[in-house]
Amino acid sequence: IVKESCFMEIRLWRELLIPYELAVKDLVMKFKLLQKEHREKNLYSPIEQVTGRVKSINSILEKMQAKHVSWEELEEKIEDIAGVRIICQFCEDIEKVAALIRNRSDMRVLEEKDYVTQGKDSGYRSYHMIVSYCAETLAGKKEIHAEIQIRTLAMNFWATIEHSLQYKYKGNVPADLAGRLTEAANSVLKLDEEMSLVRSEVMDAQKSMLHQSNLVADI
Ligand code: 0O2
Repeated sequence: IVKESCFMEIRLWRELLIPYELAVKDLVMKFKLLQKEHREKNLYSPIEQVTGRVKSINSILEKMQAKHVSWEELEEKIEDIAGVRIICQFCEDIEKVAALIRNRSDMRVLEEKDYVTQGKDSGYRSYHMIVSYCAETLAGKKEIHAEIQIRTLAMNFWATIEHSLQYKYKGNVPADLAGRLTEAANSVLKLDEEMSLVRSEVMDAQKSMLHQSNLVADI
């Protein structure tokens, strides 16, 4: 009986996660195509990299427990089961990507969280948008929530390292290490500011490089 109920539970999770998997694949593909479209038109792309993931069942369960969310409330209250990350080169590009998302008709922005101008106490910086997206499954259309995280390469570097350390120390990072992470977060802020100062030069250089490679591709 225990084995049977385990199978039932896995089947329920699989069914629940199908539209989220579809949504992540759709969204990643759409943002990658947006990047390609910019490049093909010899335009600077504010999108540098796109990745996506469906939250693991373990991680969903942990979040449900931490936030006291029941199975019935799961899809409404856990908004990052589907997660997409858009990485930009420069801080200014973040707002450009956010504007592109606001203007789309295939997703509806429900909420925006600006941890760029106001970073979290941990030092974390990123721009989050919760969108509603219609996934088309065998069973029909389903509106799901997805979290889009938009951040610079430098912010992503910091967040990736910090996330690994949080995982290693199970959320209790030793004080000296936490202090180092705060210092590193300040350096990331400074680096993004410095890079912004050379943004127009870099954009010009990349545009002419793109133009050259598009010309070669046309031959
Ligand atoms: P994982 O493993 O990436 O999926 P809220 O109810 O809005 O206060 P919530 O839902 O946690 O809380 O939203 P929030 O704070 O916007 O964070 C959502 C996600 O942002 C996190 O998901 C992380 O991916 C990322 N994030 C937020 N704060 C930090 C931080 O201090 N460091 C790092 N590295 N990432 C952060 P999960 O589920 O926590 O993690």
